[in-house]
Amino acid sequence: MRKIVFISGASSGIGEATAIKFAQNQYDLIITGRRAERLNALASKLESEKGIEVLPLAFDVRKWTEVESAIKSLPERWQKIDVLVNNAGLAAGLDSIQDGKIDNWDRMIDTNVKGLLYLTRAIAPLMIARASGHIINIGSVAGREVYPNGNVYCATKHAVDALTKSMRIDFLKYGIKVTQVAPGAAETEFSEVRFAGDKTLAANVYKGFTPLSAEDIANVIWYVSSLPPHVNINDILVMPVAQASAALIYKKI
Ligand code: NDP
Ligand code: 8X3
Repeated sequence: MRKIVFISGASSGIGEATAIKFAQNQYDLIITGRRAERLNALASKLESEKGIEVLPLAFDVRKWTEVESAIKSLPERWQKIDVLVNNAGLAAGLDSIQDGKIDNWDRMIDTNVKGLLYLTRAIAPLMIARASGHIINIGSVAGREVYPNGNVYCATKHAVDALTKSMRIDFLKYGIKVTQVAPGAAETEFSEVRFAGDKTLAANVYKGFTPLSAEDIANVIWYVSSLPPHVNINDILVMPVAQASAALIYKKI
C-alpha cells in the first residue's frame, strides 16, 4: 500500500515540485489549488509516468465550507493521509502600511494563515484517529525577520511560525510530527503574484544571483518527511548562498 501526501498549492512552484518529488518516491498524491486545469494536467502526467494514483481537488483554501466539503468528500482510501504539506500561500503587493491595499491584506491573511489553519483543522482529526502523520508547514525567512514593505506578508509568515510550534504541542500526545520548512528567495510564480502579473518586476527580484528553485525546497520537504519514525526536524531555514537575511541579497549587477 503506497503512502499518501496531501499538498496544498500544487498547481505551481514549490507545491508542484513537491508533488513530482513524492511521486518519484512512489507516494499517492492529493494535489490541490484553485486552477483545476493545471492540477488535472499534473495528475495525468504523474499517473502515467510514475505509476501512482493522484486525486486532484480544486478549491479555495480561504473558504472553510470548501475546505470542509473537500476533505469530507474524500473516499475512505484517501482519508489515510500520511503527510500534509501546507504550502498554498502568497504575497500580494509590497507597500508600506499607510499605502497598503485592504484587499491584499485580506488575501494574504486569509490564504497564508486561515487557509493553513482550515486545512489543518480538517485533516488533523484523520491523523489523530490513526495516531500517525506528519504536517509540514511552509514558512519563510519572512517569518523570522521583517523587511521594508513586507509588513503583512511577514506577519502572516510569523503566524505560520507560531502555529507550527502550537501544532507541535497540541499534537504531541498523538505522535504526529510537525515541521516548518522556511525558504529564502525561491524563483517560482511568487513574485509574479506579488506584483499582480508584472513579469518585469518579478524577474528583477531574481536578477544578479542564483535563487533557490522550487525543486531545492521540494528536496528538503522530501528529506524531512523521509526520516525514521522517532526523528523530527522541527524547523529548517533554507537560503540561497547569496542571501544572508530577508533583506540582504548580494547581487552581481
Ligand atoms: P507560487 O505562486 O508558484 O505557488 C503558490 C501556490 O499556492 C499555487 O499553487 C496556488 O494555486 C496556491 N494558492 C494560492 N492561493 C490559494 C488559495 N486561495 N487557495 C488554494 N490555493 C492557493 O509560489 P511558491 O511556490 O513560491 O509559494 C509556495 C509557498 O512558499 C507559499 O506559502 C509562499 O509564501 C512560500 N514561500 C515562497 C518563497 C519564494 O521565494 N518563492 C520563499 C518563502 C516561502 P492556485 O493559484 O491554483 O490557487
Ligand atoms: C518569500 C520570500 O523574501 O519575499 O517568503 O519574503 S520573501
